[in-house]
Amino acid sequence: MLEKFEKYQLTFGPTQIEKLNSLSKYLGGDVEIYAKREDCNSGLAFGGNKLRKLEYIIPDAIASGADTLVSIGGVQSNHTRLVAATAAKIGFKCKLIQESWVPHEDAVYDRVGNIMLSRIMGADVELVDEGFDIGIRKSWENALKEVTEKGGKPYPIPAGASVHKYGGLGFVGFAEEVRAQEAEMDIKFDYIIVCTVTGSTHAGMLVGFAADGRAQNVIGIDASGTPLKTKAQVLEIAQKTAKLVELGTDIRESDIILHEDYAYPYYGVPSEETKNAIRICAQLEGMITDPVYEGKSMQGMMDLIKKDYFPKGSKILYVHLGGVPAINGYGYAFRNG
Ligand code: 5PA
Repeated sequence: MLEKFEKYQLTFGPTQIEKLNSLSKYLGGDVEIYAKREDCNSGLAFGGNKLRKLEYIIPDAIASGADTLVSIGGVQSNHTRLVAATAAKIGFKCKLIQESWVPHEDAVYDRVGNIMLSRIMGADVELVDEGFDIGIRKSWENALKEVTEKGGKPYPIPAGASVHKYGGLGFVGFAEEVRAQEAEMDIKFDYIIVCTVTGSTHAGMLVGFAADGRAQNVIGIDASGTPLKTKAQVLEIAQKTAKLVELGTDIRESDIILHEDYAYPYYGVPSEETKNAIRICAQLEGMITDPVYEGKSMQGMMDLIKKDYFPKGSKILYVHLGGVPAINGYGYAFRNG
């Protein structure tokens, strides 16, 4: 579905799918859990889900004649880290707005992990004291103006690269890649688990898996804590992306499965249950998930399995979207492991 779109390679290529035997057994052995390792998808600054999206956005940035990528996220945003890495790689400057989206207190929160990496990669990082919102922000618009005023040519990349016109394409490609791997492995996944916040990861998957009737097999776990906004954004991006790739069928609201029960207490703040899910997965599989995104989708998947949400014998693909560097900002929460 993506042949007509230009792609700038930022990832290693298809990501590994590995079976999580110990975790499957721990959760009762009635379902088989596999992980698709988007967290190991690139040599660019620890990789993660944003790179698939950026692969379809960067050709437009280069063609526009811009010289500065301008983006936004929370203080420990993975997205902004990967925009900084991409800018470094393609020889652009980078301006990042990091808002106070997370009411989390840790002495080194704004000095370690993602934000430290962005600074090391040469991004101009600006901290702005505004709360969480996945929409278009004044601070980001101001940053675009500021770059222009200083004689630069900005290229705007919204939060999570989501509401960008090409933001959904990367995860359409993800679904096509899974289909090819299923054919090679002689297996078919019944469910795909994805953590959802700004929406284009989930939206792209919906479009990609709609092509073989599996849109509703994509199980979103909300980590935003503002699921109504997130769901509306997923729908909008999925519908626009479906048109763009000429899917031929429409994506409806009923196609979006989004579980809202795991984002508590707040975006970016892990509950005791999230922390336990992170520990269990780490101790059984050596697979590290983060307290903001993947720990919550891991918690959600484990809980749904325990509640027999998935029929016996189901093959579940947990999509690990990255995000581990942020765990360094949660040193106190994990001080005893
Ligand atoms: C993020 C997002 P979407 O935003 O596409 O819904 O993806 C959710 C998600 N997992 C899942 C990880 C590791 C993520 O980083 N991160 C944002 C960021 O600023 O890093 C966009 C919010």
